[in-house]
Amino acid sequence: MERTFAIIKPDAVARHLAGDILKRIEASGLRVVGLRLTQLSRADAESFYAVHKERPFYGSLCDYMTSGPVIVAVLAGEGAIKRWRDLMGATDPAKAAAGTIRKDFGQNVEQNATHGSDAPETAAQEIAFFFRGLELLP
Ligand code: DAT
Ligand code: MG
Repeated sequence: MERTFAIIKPDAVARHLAGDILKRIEASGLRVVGLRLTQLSRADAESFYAVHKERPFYGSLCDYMTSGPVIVAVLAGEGAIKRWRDLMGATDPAKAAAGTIRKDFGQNVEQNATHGSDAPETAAQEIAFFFRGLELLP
């Protein structure tokens, strides 16, 4: 059993796509074990994306991620990290495969609807950044 961390990003929440995205998660068989609506502060966004701080898009990415409410979630299941990345599709919606969330709901490489952890270590860090252990289902 593996856990991964997901964000339904501001553009998707603002366009009322959260229900559609959660529906795809549920239909995939991944189990939602943590879920919350929140809005990132500037410090939250800068810290969460610190790995990208030298990239030219970092400032814009942090602006965008703080621009409105997001839904943060923890998903569990066998191979959850890869399964959630596969459901999302490639970072750039223009390059994402047909039927993926980013293809169907992303607007561009920055406003790409969802976030997903990329490895077990980052999943653990990202989950701990947003959730206390007691907030997660066993
Ligand atoms: P992913 O979200 O698929 O893991 P990433 O970790 O490389 O992709 O980048 C994190 C986020 O940063 C991504 O979801 C959107 C933004 N981003 C990535 N590459 C970008 C680019 N070339 N221009 C603008 N934003 C970008
Ligand atoms: Mg990433």
